[in-house]
Parts: sequence; C-alpha cells; structure tokens
Amino acid sequence: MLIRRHREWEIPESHATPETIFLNRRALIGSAAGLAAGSLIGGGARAASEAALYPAPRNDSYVLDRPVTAERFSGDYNNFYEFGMSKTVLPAANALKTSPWTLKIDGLVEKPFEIGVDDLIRKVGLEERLYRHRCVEAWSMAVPWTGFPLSKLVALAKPASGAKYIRFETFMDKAIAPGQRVFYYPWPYVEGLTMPEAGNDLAFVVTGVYGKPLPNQFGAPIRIAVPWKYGFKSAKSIVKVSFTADRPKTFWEGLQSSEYGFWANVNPAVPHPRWSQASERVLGSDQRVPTLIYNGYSEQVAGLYKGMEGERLFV
Ligand SMILES: Nc1nc2c(c(=O)[nH]1)N[C@H]1C(S)=C(S)[C@@H](COP(=O)(O)O)O[C@H]1N2
Ligand SMILES: [Mo]
Repeated sequence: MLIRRHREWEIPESHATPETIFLNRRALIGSAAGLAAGSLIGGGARAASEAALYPAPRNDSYVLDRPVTAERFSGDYNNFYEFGMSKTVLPAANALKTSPWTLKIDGLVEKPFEIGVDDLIRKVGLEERLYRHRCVEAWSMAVPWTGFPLSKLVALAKPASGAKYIRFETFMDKAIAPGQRVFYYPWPYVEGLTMPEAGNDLAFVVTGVYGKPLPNQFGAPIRIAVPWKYGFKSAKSIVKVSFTADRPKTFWEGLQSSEYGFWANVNPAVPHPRWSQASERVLGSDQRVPTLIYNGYSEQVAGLYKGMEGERLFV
C-alpha cells in the first residue's frame, strides 16, 4: 500500500527532480491520504455570459517557434500544489468553486477595492496570445492563453509612487485544498514581480486557455503568465493583488530559497543546484529542445535587468 502510494508520487520525469524532492518522504506519503479525499463535485460552473467572451481575438504579435501543446497533455500534467504534489491534480482541483470570484486590490494604491473577475474581464477586454511556458523542472509547453496585459490591471489599481513590487496571493481554503493541510508549506502561495516587470508587455493576466475559460487545473478563474521566468512565478487562482514597497517573500523562497529565488529568469547556462537547465522536455513528445535565455523572450525583457548583474537573476 505504502509502496504503491509512493509510486504515484514518483513522477515519470527522468531528467529533472520534482521541486519537492528535498521534502521528507514520509510526510509526502502522509499527505496522499488527504488527496485521495479530493472531491469530484463542484467547480467548473461559470456564467454563460462569461463563456460567451471566448474565444477572444488572437494578438498576432506573439508567435511561437514550436507547435501548440495539445490540451490533453498540458491539461493532464500540472503543478498546483494546493491540490497535491503529483502532476495529476484533477479531479481534486475541481473542488474549487471559481464563480463568482472576487479579486482584492490593496496595498500602496490610491484606494483599495474589490472587483469580480467577470466585471474585470468586461472592463479590460480579452485577447489570445501564444506563449511558451518553461517549468523549473525542465519540462515545457506552448499554449494559447486568453487574458489581458497585467499593465491594464496596474492602471486600474492606480498604484502610489512608493509601490515597487506587485504581490500575488492564491486562495486559501484547507477545506477544499488538501495540499494546504500539509503544514510545512508556507501557504498561501505567493508570488511577486517588480513594477517594471509587471509593466512589461509580456506579463499577462490569464482567464482562459484553448479558447475557453480556464479549466480548474490551470489556475481558474484568474492566474498570471510570466513566460520569461520559470513557471512557478506564474501564480494560479489569485484572490489578492497587492502593491508593496518591499520585495514580497514568495512561497518557493519560503520553502527553499537557495533553489527557487525571487527572480527565476530562465537561463540554460545556469543549472538548478540539482539538475541542468540546458534543455527541456516538451510535453506530449519525447523530444528535448535546447532551452533559450529568458525562454526565448530576451528581446522583450533583457533590458529590465540592465545594471542588476549582482542579483541572483537566474535562480
Ligand atoms: N497557486 C499556485 N500557482 C502555481 C503553482 C502552484 O503549485 N500553486 N505551480 C506553479 C508551477 S511550478 C508551474 S510550472 C505552473 C504550472 O502551470 P500549469 O499547470 O497551468 O501548466 O503553475 C505555477 N503556479
Ligand atoms: Mo514549475
């Protein structure tokens, strides 16, 4: 029994080690019991009016150097630790009720406010972009995200001049998210960007994928996509966006800052302490392709880091 459980956790990832491997094995086995209780019901239900906004027009300035990954691969191999440490987070993730969903905007802004995701979408509009995604575990995919530039959300928030960072916080609900009952994780999931990063054209707020609202395992109903950084920067199922003077302490820094830092820009020349980042396995194929600096987006983002060579930009 325990052995079988353990095998479920051992992800068939021969080239990279899952982010959790340094965690104590017994604790992982223990948490499997909670996951098994994950419910099939709930989630997914969305207003028909929202679904009518999809598919959104594609913004053709974002092109790929590879085919789009089929949803049967990208939708069945996810990192969403709230719902377990395996790549199979369905059906557990469907326990999350994603509509209605309120986003809080607070911190150093003109006036804190709350806005429903449906209202937000109506206000800012939607577009589709083809983006690469590179997980720190050395797998990758290419997906058609639907959403809007993060800069539009920043404009709506009216940050004060003292705001230097933007902080994203994922929902917290132990009753439905078995992973959040695992005490040694620094829940809730938090991520952050500098204001210049948040203002870069590539920084994207995502509400849909494959021409429809986000399925739960992708981080419904609202997540971010920061394609030049390792995937863990792209927080899912966000409930709060805060503007801060100080650099937010992220979930992964709280867990293992030597391996998962604040910057986490993709760089094939800087290995993870436990594996190479030189190449990546493309989901849905056995092919490994070379990893590109800034995940292929250096033209758009390298300028953000001029003069910052003293920072750990690639961890
Ligand atoms: N809240 C939350 N956001 C998260 C994660 C997570 O576990 N919880 N995993 C991150 C990691 S490591 C990756 S690679 C991507 C995976 O996104 P995908 O499952 O849609 O491919 O989500 C990121 N965002
Ligand atoms: Mo990841």
